[in-house]
Amino acid sequence: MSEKKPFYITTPIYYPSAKLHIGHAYCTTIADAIARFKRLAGYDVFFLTGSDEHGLKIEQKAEAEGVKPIEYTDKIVASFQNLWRLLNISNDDFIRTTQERHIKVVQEIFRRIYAKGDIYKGEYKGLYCTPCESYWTEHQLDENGCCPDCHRPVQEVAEEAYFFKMSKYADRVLAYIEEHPDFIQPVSRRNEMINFIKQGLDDLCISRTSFDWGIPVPTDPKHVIYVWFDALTNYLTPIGYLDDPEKFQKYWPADLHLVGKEIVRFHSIIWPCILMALDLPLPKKVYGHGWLIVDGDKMSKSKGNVVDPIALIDEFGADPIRYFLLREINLGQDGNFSRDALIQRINSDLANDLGNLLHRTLNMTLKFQGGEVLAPQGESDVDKALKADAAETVRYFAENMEQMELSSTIKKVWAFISRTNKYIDETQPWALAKDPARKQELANVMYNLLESLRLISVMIAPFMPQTAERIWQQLNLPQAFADVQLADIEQWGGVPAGLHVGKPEQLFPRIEVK
Ligand code: ME8
Repeated sequence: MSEKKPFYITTPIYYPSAKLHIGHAYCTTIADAIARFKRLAGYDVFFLTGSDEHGLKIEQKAEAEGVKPIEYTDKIVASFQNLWRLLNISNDDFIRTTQERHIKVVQEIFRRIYAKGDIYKGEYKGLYCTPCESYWTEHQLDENGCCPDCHRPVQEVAEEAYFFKMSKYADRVLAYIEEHPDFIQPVSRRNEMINFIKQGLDDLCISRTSFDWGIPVPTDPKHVIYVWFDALTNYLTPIGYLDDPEKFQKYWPADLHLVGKEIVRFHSIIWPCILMALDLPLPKKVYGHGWLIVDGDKMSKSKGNVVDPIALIDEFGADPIRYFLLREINLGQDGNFSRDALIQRINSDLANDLGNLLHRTLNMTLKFQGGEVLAPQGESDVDKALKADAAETVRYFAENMEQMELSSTIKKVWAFISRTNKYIDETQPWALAKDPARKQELANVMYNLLESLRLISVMIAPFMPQTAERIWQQLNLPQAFADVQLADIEQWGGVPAGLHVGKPEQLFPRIEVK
């Protein structure tokens, strides 16, 4: 049995109502960077993403295309999986709500909560927004009487339905949120949720009879289970809720549900009520990230401002896009995507700062020392300062990544990259190489540069996994990159003397701006 500490992280499961855009890729990239960091830090990570395939909207789309809903979702879900592969997303499982393993869990949970008396049959009268698959009360509608989220018209519906007694759990959920300041983050979202619950929670309608594309209520199959009850349950399915108690014990409660800000409410109120009804502990954290905005507007098909991540990856590669998304946007806030800003970052941070550092260092090692790493001896004040900076950067990386401070960590690592470039200018290895009496000094400088690049390679791995590995390979380090742990960079001196470095290969070509 592994002794590693478990870490269970999830993204939302995405609707296959259309192809994914760069905003979805943002959400999954954040989760991937955190998962990769946690693996580096020695955790036993389980990273889940997937697809949320039921509901009226999907049924209608499939009908419009003249195919069965499952044929429709199979095709789109394959495009999700392709995107995650191209973006190097390191998920450990991919859950589809149409899979048998998930259907079993949802139906069993329905049975258990029903048996307990927390699900009852009643009549639903309400206002329904089909695109958002959300029910609203009159006072929640916007000023035009439309859906407060998407501002499209809502429909009045009345039908027999099953209800989940959320009202019963409202006080307990509120107390939990108040007693656990870290449960909902950032704090602005937490305050919103507290205010929301204080207005009182209605029981939740969890079934529909007006469409078929859903998981049938086990004892009353003319009803299908309403999407959020189905969707949220996905988090329990792959970690063995029904079939692997040991695995379930290990990974539940989840350490982090990473979600967009508009679905924090479902994850921090409805989901806790369901878990309480099942006598399960609540997730440790629900983090609501901001939206990726294009020219000041949320991306949407109807606005025609959707940025296709596959086309971007084709043009620029996955790592620059990951870098841009994680660096430019502070996690809890909205951030702007712009192609010009992306190109600017590629040219300055990636091609210039990082690419040049690697290229210059390897070239000089080849030219001045035949590519061989010579053992360092003694140190100058400039060397000391560089090493102190390296140690401080590694410490910052370890601490701030734990706190999900992705953007500030990247900035800190880039400050170290600039600092290392400056060290080349300060020490002038080309001048040292001309003076045979300063051979050791030169050896020290080359050593410090190569060792700095070793640390940099590991610290950029959560953000730019391919680039990190390419640097590692060009350095020709003997340790397998996949085995590298945070502990390996907490000590200076991991580059072994006697090593022969590889030939420099360009990491990022500069993009010519027309
Ligand atoms: O909400 N910027 O699915 P979804 C950042 N199926 N994030 C964005 C974004 C943008 N422009 N646009 C969308 C659902 N997202 C449900 C989830 S979970 C049990 C069920 C994010 O495909 C959005 O904030 O509509 C959300 O977190 C995620 O994409 C999925 O959106």
